Amino acid sequence: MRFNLNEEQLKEKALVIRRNIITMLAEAKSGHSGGPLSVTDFGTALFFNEANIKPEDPNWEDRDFILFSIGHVTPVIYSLMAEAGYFPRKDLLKFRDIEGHLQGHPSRHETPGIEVSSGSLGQGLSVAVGAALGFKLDNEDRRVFCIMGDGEQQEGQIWEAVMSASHFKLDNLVGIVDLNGLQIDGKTKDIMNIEPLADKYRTFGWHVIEIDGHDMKSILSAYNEARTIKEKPTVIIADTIMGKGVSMMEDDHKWHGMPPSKEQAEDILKELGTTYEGWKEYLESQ
Ligand SMILES: Cc1ncc(C[n+]2csc(CCOP(=O)(O)OP(=O)(O)O)c2C)c(N)n1
Ligand SMILES: [Mg+2]
Repeated sequence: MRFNLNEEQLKEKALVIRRNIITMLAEAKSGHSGGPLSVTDFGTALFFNEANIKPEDPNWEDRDFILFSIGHVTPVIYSLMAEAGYFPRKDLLKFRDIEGHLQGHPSRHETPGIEVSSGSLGQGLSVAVGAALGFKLDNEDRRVFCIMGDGEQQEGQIWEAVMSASHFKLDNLVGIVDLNGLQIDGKTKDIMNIEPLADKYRTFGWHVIEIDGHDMKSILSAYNEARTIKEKPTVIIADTIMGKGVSMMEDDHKWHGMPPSKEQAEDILKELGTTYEGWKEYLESQ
């Protein structure tokens, strides 16, 4: 099933997701802020418009696969899952609680709806290729979406998977690269330049779509275009800003793996049009 939210509804949902991310991070007092906020807009469109999923039945046999190869972006993954109905919103307040089911990195053993445990960068696309190939061999009309980081593109294993995806003509596979220009220690271009990324994917036989990863119209048209491409995999290279939507965090790699303090979260939630206590109540009540 699809939620089929329209552009305006998706923008509203993305704001809700950003509020969830900030609140759960401040409550947990640990976790990643930057990447989750750069993924939020295309992630929201994926969950609420594009992917064929059934949150009340996470193992539904016709579902599309969504794999987050960047396992560290759990705040956005769990926020999307809670809003979609995989589990109650109040669970977000137990993020990173050792007794809870929402651990710092996603685990398929802990959280129904997580397809693949991840966190070790570079592996997700290989799993996605295997899943997409399996669906083809079984003549199943199911698609695979694999979300990767730009720093993650430095992993050699990615390129074996990129090569095999085009060899096997996996037009049911869509890769999405969160091109926020930053990784844990600084600028991707200084640490290990990955450019020209689009040319690399093209040369490896992929269909490439480059978009502004915060523009909902472009995001929706990229997903639409990907659906029409036959005989080859598609990668959407989403130009994003780490920490997008939160002025104190935007484009600063120090927020890669750091949560806001409670005081900072209070300011941020004001910037996002609500209050810390008010948003906690929203999460607690559902
Ligand atoms: C194999 C491996 N090496 C290192 C890490 C530690 N690590 C976690 S996230 C990250 C940065 C990845 O950069 P990027 O993919 O751009 O993600 P972003 O910082 O933009 O969220 C690193 C080095 C890891 N999780 N796995
Ligand atoms: Mg990055």
